Amino acid sequence: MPRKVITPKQKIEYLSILDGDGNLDETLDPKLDSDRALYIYKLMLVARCLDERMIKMQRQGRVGTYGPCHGQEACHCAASVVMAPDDWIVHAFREPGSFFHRGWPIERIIQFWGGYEEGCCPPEGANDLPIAVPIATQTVHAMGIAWAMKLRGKKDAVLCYLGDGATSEGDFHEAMNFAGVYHLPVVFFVQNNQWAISVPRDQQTASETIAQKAIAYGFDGLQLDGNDVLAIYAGTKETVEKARGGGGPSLIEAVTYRLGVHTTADDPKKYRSDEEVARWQKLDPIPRFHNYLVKRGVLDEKLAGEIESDVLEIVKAGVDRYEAGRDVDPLDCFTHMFSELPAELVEQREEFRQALEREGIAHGH
Ligand SMILES: Cc1ncc(C[n+]2csc(CCOP(=O)(O)OP(=O)(O)O)c2C)c(N)n1
Ligand SMILES: [Mg+2]
Repeated sequence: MPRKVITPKQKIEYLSILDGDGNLDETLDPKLDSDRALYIYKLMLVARCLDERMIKMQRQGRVGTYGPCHGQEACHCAASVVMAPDDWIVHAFREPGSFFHRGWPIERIIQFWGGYEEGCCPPEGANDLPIAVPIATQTVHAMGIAWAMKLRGKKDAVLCYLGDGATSEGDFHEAMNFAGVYHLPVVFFVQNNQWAISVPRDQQTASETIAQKAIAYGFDGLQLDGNDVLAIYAGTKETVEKARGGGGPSLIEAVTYRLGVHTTADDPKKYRSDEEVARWQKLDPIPRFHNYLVKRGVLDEKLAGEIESDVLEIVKAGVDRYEAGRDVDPLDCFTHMFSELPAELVEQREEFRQALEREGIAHGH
């Protein structure tokens, strides 16, 4: 028998609609209406403004840690707006704009990073899972929700965020495989920001693209320009509509870049060059979309200024509410892990209590 080349039916495509200066490729225009376009712009500014505040708050000891989305705002802000209230969004940990869009109060987003359990509680009626820090575990949850939708005969879809590093975890492959076999209504949305802490993309996988991993599981992959709001919006809409219509899962790889630190406990200068950061800085999704909106005639300096003041106020009010609701008992860090505290922790707790006493720090309420 002759050898022959097997060509999979599934495909991978790449989509970019705005160039680096915000010029539109009219043949690919998703015809985003002006209100929605301005709304996505505002969401991206909320995410960036919150990022800046959170880094400062962490440095001041007002939250424990924070993982900024600086440079990646287009991904989650343009993708989450595609989801209807009955659809589910399963988050990773770099999507503050998505939480805000789905009605999570700003202070609740801050509470998560401040170590408060309330930061994990979705607002009444929101079909969202909270932040998932354990890498890729949320992909299996997303697959499970999509399976439940299918069993119940619903026509909704699930959007699941993850990072490039998460694609090396077993959970991701199990979720992809199951979603493919059972033809589930789920879109796996990889934010390929080129780094998993200090591990670069080329040490994460030998695949030419992350999108092509879909082919092995029997569905299509779509690689998007992750700093292009229009490409993200159009690509997510298309795959989500396909899922809702019974067309099965998709894998999106949004090619983007983490301009900031991995988290506040990271110093990226130790593992990447200033030139690389400068190259991506030029593709910052916010000025790029801003330029597009100005060229389209829906944004001018006056309106941009109004949106910025509005955003500052939204974030400031959220920070104020977080601060007003803070009631910290440092001894709480011993409280929630064990029903009965082991002897060495009883000792540590007592030692800590005495230290707080000596320093005059309030505790034990
Ligand atoms: C199961 C698990 N292993 C390790 C970690 C520590 N950790 C936190 S973020 C991270 C890198 C994740 O990289 P990626 O998936 O690319 O997401 P990004 O941080 O770039 O958004 C690691 C290894 C973790 N949180 N969970
Ligand atoms: Mg990454």
